[in-house]
Amino acid sequence: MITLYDVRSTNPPNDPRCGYSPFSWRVRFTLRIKGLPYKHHWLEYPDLEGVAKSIGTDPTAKKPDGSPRYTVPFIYDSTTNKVISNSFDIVEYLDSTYPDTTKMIPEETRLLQSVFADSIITVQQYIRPVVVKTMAKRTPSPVTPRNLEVMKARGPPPELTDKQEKEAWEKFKNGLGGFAKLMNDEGPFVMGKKVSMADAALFGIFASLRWLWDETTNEWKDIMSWHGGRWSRFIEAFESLPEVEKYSEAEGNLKI
Ligand SMILES: N[C@@H](CCC(=O)N[C@@H](CS)C(=O)NCC(=O)O)C(=O)O
Repeated sequence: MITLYDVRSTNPPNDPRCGYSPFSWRVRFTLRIKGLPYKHHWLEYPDLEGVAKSIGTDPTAKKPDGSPRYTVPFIYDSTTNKVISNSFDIVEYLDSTYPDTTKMIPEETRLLQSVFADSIITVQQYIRPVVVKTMAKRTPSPVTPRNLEVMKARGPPPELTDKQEKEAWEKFKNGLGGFAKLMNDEGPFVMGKKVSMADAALFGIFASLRWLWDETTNEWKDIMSWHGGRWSRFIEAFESLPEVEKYSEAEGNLKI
């Protein structure tokens, strides 16, 4: 059984909108496309490093002071006794360990998948200040108190004028529009009928936005209407697949 370690929000662990990491969503997307059951293990930022180290996870980056930075997602696969971090590496691991499942990173597209996954994060950065501001203002907070402390320690949320906020939405929409123009028209996936890592990366962005602006909000309805409704069809294609998450458990020490 695969265990996926992820950062939780105040939504209950069994709520599909609990997690908001776009990177974890890449793995959740991939596991569902592959039909691989998994156990979801939720933690909070202050516990991330300790849990990661305790199971032998590799750091994925360095902190500004040069020390190792641990991030979600990471997985433990009890079948192989392997621990893997970094979303791209996890998806690649799943491709090679479970070769009878849908291949998300076909060898000949490896570089392109990686470049796409990075580029979509660049597009997400346009909307990020609005996300952070909205998240900080929302009551009750969608972020757990302990996660909120960590975020606060990293600096105050951005002050945005209405004009800046509107511009951020425009930039985000245009960024996505640039991708939509280049995507195969047959859809619903980036490569047309063939699903790949690029879709997992794209879905990660939408899923983390939907965590903040659920289906009832104007923001979400607006996004779903962009570019001829392409994103709505994309999400529908994924969500019509059977769910594979088997258990969803939180750390015992959650204080929410
Ligand atoms: N390159 C990593 C990036 C993962 C990442 O940045 N995760 C964030 C959550 S969205 C995280 O764990 N941050 C921990 C922290 O900032 O301390 C991947 O693709 O998995």
